[in-house]
Amino acid sequence: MADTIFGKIIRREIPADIVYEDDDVLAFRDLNPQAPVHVLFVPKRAIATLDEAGPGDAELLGKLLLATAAYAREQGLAKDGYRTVINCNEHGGQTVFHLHVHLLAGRRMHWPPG
Ligand code: DGP
Repeated sequence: MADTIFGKIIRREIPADIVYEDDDVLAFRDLNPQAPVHVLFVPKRAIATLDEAGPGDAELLGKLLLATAAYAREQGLAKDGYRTVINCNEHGGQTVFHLHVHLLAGRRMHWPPG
């Protein structure tokens, strides 16, 4: 797949406010936060969209979600609650084509989304 801005962040070619890292996942603060806490969790091995994920990605996607939940718990966000979002393609609002989980917290979220 084509390189993206997130690939450059993973390779430390451009700066980001990194808050979590393990062998498979990197997390950094969103440049355009939509909540008091807005962190993006990205797999280091890029998958462009959720639509392109396959059975071979199951373990990586599981690690991505579990890393997000563990971070939220460790940051004390889980009791009040938080929202996770994976945007997919144009109607989903995806703008960076390196699959990522948005973690949004620190305020009450609205449902349904706009
Ligand atoms: P999405 O629309 O789901 O593809 O989300 C992409 C998010 O990435 C969007 O909320 C803004 C954020 N973003 C875009 N470019 C950068 C960047 O260079 N650094 C950081 N930290 N976030 C970025």
